[in-house]
Amino acid sequence: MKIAKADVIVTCPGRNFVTLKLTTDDGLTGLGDATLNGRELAVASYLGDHVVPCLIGRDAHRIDDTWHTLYRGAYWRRGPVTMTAIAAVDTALWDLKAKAAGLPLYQLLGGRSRDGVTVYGHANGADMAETLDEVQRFRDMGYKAIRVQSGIPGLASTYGVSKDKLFYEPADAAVPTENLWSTEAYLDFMPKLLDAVRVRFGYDGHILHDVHHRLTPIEAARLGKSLEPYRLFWLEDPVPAENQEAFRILRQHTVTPIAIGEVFNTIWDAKTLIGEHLIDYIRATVVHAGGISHLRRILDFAALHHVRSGCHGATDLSPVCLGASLHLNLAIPNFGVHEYMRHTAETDAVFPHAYSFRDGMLHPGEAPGHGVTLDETAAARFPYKPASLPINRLTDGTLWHW
Ligand code: KDG
Ligand code: MG
Repeated sequence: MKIAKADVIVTCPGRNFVTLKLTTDDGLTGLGDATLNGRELAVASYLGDHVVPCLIGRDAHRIDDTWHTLYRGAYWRRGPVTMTAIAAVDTALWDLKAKAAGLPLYQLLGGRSRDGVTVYGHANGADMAETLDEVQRFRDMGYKAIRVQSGIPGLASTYGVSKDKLFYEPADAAVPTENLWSTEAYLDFMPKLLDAVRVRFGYDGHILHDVHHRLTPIEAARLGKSLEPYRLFWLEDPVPAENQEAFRILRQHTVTPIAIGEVFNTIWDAKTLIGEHLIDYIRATVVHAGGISHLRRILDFAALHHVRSGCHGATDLSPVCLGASLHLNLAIPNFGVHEYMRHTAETDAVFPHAYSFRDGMLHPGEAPGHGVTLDETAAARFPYKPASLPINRLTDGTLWHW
């Protein structure tokens, strides 16, 4: 089973996606997601210019050898562009291996460890009342875990609040738009919001919240402490994590569980966080953390330290990433929860898939491989559109973390 052809396909069915398609000499095809939100063409170029020429003629069964050839062979290790490109190759190779075996991918990863992959959805609203109604809507749809985000009194717009309630898309303009942020307003509002959620819905059902890297360690410690009565499933990305040791401060002050990792691309981003038990859930994904092979290594290391999976599943990760991730999460011993931001109907039409949502869980399906395909004719109808994530400023104009 040799790689005969490798195509990089860029399409924008509502948002941009980059997909690597590998074709073998015996006619099998495998897909890998290569989407890096706001930097899509950098990965497409990395793949097309530097990776594809090395793939042609290689034995498609040699997944680990190919991974290390791309990782060590570049000399320049790590980084989101490199690791997303490697992830695409790795995912496509796992898809091929499982198709060659005639098995759904989870069978090659150790088989099913649970009935399905419990997912959390995103309830969000412009204010507290609307957010509470959205929580109700997600409960009615069968979600057992719900992320709660809301507009903050006094701020014109906030991360995590979307115009179209079911489909969140922050990459809204070719040149980044600007948001304004007040940590003070946010810290005052959050305990009130979560109190209102628990008063209305009680304690059955998991509640999550994403800070999107906007606090300092001591501010995050205060938030975690103030939210303890509301028993969060997790507090996500409380602080930017380049400085992993900073999370020691949070741990000294609060027992609110911490999740982080959606922007991580290798185990080196999380070695101290996991090794010192500074977090509870690791959010690294298939597409940005080097594919199934590397993410599995991260999750195995996490399992040794009682850290569970909470893989990123935003709309800017394509159905190919989601499908592959579901197989991995069905198989691992230390599953926690999986994010599920629904894709639009246009995206789903371009990426027909075997996974389905039922009873608060996603089920990867029994199709051989990861079960996600690409309708290239449909994809061709949606050409690439430049789109960037916003930037964020404090009310005095200082550039802050978006
Ligand atoms: O591209 C950025 C998004 O994936 C990110 O903002 C979504 O924070 C996010 C989440 O938790 O899904
Ligand atoms: Mg997040």
